[in-house]
Amino acid sequence: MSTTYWQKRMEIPGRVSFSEGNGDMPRIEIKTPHSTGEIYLNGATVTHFQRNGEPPILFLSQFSRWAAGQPIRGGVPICFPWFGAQEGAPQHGFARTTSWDLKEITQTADGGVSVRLGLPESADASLYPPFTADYVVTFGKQLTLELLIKNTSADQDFSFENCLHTYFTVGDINAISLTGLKGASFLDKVDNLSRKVETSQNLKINQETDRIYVDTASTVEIHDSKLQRRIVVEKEGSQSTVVWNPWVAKAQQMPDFGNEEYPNMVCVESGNVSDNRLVLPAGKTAMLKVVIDSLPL
Ligand code: TA6
Repeated sequence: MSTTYWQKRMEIPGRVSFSEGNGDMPRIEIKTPHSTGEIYLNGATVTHFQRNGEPPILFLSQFSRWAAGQPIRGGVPICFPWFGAQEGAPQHGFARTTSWDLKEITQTADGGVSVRLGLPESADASLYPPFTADYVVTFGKQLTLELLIKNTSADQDFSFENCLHTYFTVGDINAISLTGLKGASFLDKVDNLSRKVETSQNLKINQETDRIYVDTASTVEIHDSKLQRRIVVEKEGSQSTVVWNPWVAKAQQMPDFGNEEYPNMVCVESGNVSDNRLVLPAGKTAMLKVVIDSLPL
C-alpha cells in the first residue's frame, strides 16, 4: 500500500516523513529535537517512541503481523468500542484493525509534532449510534495520546469501552516494580476474574499477570532498575488501568510474539473498561488522555 500524493504533501522536511513501513504499510516517521516516533495508519498504532540517547520507551514485537485487518503487536493499540473478547468479533474492537485517516499534522512551540487521525465510517461503526473518533498523538519530550470520542447522535446514549493498550520496553521484567495501584480493586483474569484489592505499594511481576484495575485515576510508574529509569504513565479521563505480561506459556501461544520477548515488556493500559464502561450522552465528547514520560530512577 503506497503513500499517496496527499501524504507526501503533508511531509515536513527533517520532522515528518511518510514511508512504506513493515509489510509496506503506510507509516509516518517523526523526528523532534527530543525524540523520534512513528505511527502506522493501521489502527492509528503508535509503534515507536524513543527519547534521543535513551532506550525505546515503547515495545514492539519482532514477530508482529503487518497486514491490513491485523492488529500490530506492540506500541499503543487502540481498543475501541469494546475491550477484551466479544462474541463473533475481533478482540478489543475494530478500531485497532481499521486504517485511520490522516487529518492534520502540526508543530508545537517546542519543536514537537502533533498528528491528528480520524476513524473512518465503516459497516462496523454503523452498528453504533453516530459518533466520531479522533486521535491526537503529540511527540516531544513526552508522548501524549488523546482519544476523543464524540456522540454525534441527536438523542441516543453511546455505550462503549476504550483503552490505550500501551506496551512498554523494560530491561528485565524481574527487575521492575509498578507504583500507583495500591488500594485499587482489580479483576484478576488469571484467577477466574476474581475481584481483589491491590496491597502492594511496589507491585512486582513474576508470573503471568493480567489485571483490570477499576475506579482508579492514579498515575502509574514503572520503576526499571536495569534501565535505571522510571516511566511515568499519567492519565486523564480514565478510570481503569490494565496490567499485563503474558509470561512463558502465553508467550509461546502467541504466534505474533516471541517466546523470549516477555522479559522485556509490560503493558500498562489506560482506559475505561469493565465496571468503568462509559455511557456517553448525545452531543457529548469523552476524552481519554495519556501522557508518557521517562525520568532517571
Ligand atoms: O490487556 C490484556 C489483554 O486483554 C490480555 O488478556 C491479552 O489478551 C492481551 O490483552 C492481548 O490481547 P490481543 O488481542 O492483542 O492478543
